[in-house]
Amino acid sequence: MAALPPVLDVDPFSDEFLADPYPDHERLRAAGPVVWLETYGIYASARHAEVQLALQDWRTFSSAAGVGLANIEKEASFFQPPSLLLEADPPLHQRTRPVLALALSPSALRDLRPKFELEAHALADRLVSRGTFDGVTDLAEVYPIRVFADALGLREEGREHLLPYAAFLFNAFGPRNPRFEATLRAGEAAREWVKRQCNRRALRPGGLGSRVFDAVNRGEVSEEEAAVLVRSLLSAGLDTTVYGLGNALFALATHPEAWAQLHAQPELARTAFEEALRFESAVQTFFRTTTAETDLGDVTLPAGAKILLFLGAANRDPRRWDEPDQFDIARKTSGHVAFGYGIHSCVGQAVARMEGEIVLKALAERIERLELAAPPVRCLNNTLRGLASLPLSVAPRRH
Ligand code: OVM
Repeated sequence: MAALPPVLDVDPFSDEFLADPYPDHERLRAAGPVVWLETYGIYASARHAEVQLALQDWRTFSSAAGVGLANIEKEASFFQPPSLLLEADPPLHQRTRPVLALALSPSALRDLRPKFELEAHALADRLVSRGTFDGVTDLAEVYPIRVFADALGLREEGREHLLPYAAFLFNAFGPRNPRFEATLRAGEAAREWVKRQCNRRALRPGGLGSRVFDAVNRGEVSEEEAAVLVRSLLSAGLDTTVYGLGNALFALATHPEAWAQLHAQPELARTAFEEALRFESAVQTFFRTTTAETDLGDVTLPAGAKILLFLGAANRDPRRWDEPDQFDIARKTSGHVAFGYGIHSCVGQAVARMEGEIVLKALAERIERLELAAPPVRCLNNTLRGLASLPLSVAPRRH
């Protein structure tokens, strides 16, 4: 029997919530499978089962009205034109997704791996020899910008726009709050730069970006569509991995037993990164919009309703995970929704995993002890969870 959802006054885009969302995640999960957040007049779910159900049912839980708070079929979107991937349903999505899936395919990744490893080893050697470094500003922000922007075929000049662009974009999925306003100016300038990079002539031939334009030659998408698909790579491919790497280093620096395990067995790097994604999910939330009246959990949602899906809370739902608040690099992490689930699950997840694995392995091979040198500084964002600064001190491996 469908019930009315419990009403909560939590604001998931407030400073207090974002600084430490975990107690509120527990309140949200405990209140019910689906709740009503009166601050914004939206439904929300923080439980793994319902988040997964909604992500799976793309017909009912549509992305075409935008995956942020704004309904882009009714209100202006900050991203013109809308994403052909993130903000698209089938059949459009069925035509566009394979273009990026091919550019980011296993064989494309095999070609990239040697360069990604070389860069990670050089960076790790340099940082470890210093004894102290910032895990975010010297590593997590440096590595993806170098390897992924190079792989895309982006010019060097202007790359400083990439992070302000992404900060703005991910804030724009939330409400027009002061945090959004604070990134608006730099974000708009960055958006113009990003737009100029999304054309055939701006991209190095043979790079991932230029491969997207090969789909135009094959008749799969138009020249204009290819440009918007390249924009997706720039939008989704940088800040997400910056925050993912920073969160992984933070978790490892604050769990000495996990670091000892990783140092002893650097081949655990891939699973350690995966557990870090579950434990502190870089992308915390996305919305869907109902296309018809539907039941989810014990609640009947009307058509045209926005529902906020708490990926980060689903990844710590005790109904799904044993001791979810424990960071355990040996745990079975499959089933986490940090990359989403279903037809929209992250198309670049193999690149992200490769970056995480390579960086953590390079560090684990060189560092015996990894510790905080000073308290980290959090960077609050309406969608992303991560750090602005992570001062680390390292004891190199003894020979
Ligand atoms: C896109 C896009 C933008 C931001 C995030 C994202 C996490 C995708 O333009 O397709 O996925």
